[in-house]
Amino acid sequence: MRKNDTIAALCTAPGGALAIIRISGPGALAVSAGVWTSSHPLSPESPRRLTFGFALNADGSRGESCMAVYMPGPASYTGEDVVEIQCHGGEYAPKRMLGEVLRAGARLAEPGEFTRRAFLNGKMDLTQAEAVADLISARSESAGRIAERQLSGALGNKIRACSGELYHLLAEIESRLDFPEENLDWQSSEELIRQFSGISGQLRELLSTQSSGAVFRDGVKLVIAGAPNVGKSSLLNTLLGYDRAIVSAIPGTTRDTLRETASIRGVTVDLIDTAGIREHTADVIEGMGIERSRNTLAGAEIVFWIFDASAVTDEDIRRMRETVPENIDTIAVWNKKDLVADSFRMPETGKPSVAVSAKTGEGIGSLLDLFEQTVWKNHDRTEPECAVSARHAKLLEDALDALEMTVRETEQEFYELAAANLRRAIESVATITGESVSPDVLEDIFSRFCIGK
Ligand SMILES: Nc1nc2c(ncn2[C@@H]2O[C@H](COP(=O)(O)OP(=O)(O)O)[C@@H](O)[C@H]2O)c(=O)[nH]1
Ligand SMILES: [Mg+2]
Repeated sequence: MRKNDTIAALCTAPGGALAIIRISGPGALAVSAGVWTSSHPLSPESPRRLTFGFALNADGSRGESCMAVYMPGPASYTGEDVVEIQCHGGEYAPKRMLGEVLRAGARLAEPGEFTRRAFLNGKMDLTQAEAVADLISARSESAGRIAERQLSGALGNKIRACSGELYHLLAEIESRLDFPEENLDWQSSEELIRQFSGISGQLRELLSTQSSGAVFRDGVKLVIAGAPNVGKSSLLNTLLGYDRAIVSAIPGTTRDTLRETASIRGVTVDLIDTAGIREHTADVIEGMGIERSRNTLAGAEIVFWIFDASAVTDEDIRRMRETVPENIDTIAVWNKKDLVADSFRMPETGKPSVAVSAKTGEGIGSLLDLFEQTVWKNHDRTEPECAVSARHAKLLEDALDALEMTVRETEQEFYELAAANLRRAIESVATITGESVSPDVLEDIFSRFCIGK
């Protein structure tokens, strides 16, 4: 990736009424002059002013009317000179305009390249850059709020506060190495250890936000599975509140996995309906569907295993045990409650159980209660101020390990070793904010962005 060339991309999703094409880099103004004209040309004298003008056709004639704005660096999103052109949306106009921009000398931006430049130019730290992607992919209000707080620097500030304290302690320890003879006003090793523990506590607290953060940010993956014809698709429809899946009395109706997103009791849920699992089928396509069901189950966080209460067999219960991995939270749902007598007792499955009727809606409230308890049984229910990602969590764990060793070595007054481990802890913490980060890590983070961000 060349660092200083001029890049451009369509920043809006295709299909809208308007489209924005962003151009960033030293040649932004020159490129825009090749594709857009106005009686008030963009210039350093009139920065940040949205200006009316026209697209320029390749032959120099005027095309559609459109607006443009020039934001000279460093006061721009990327920190570089930026021009944004607003043109008509849909498919054709933005594509044509972007084509002209690239012909005029810009290079098509890679995914996340604008934000990557913003990070490299010191406009934001790495946690903020990641929050940009989180905000775009946020599907719930809490996911959005967490991303917004991270974007405004909440997580980065906490991390920097910790690393500031760690640097301070490193200076303390290093002074013992540099001036071993002089007893400069040193803090006692007990005092140092007390401070290390305080910082470890803060890092641990941040680490603890990962699991609930994942629920708030990403939601949960809920798979509906069971034998054919027990009412899986009917339950999907009931949960969604509309007829998404085809329901029929013919076993094997659902052949492929169906995915929908829903908000259930405030939790974003990826709801997945699967093909009914049975041992033998002569139908090749149904067989492929069953295979797909099994794979889908392996990635589930919660499973609703559906039984037909009106036709219970031990075989079905055995199949649930054999099919769903033990570590996945499973709820046994006895469907078609409307077909059985009030005296119906749910057979013992070793799983939390509930009887429902997808047809009448009876028992669905209890099912959702059980779902809610299951989601939150291992997580703190209150929305955390900051929620660390898997990347942050790994680095926090590394830092905590290194700090634990630092404490042990400080106790034994092995200051040389203590300093080395403390530097390791600082390095891990600094990688979270991107103060110290390798190009590979950046590549990995920004390649997950969309083009145009
Ligand atoms: N009486 C009754 N019938 C149901 C209920 N849920 C589903 N069914 C019927 O059971 C059959 C199979 O339903 P479907 O949702 O396609 O089952 P799937 O194969 O597990 O997806 C259809 O005829 C549904 O109308 C229920 O709660 N009560
Ligand atoms: Mg079905």
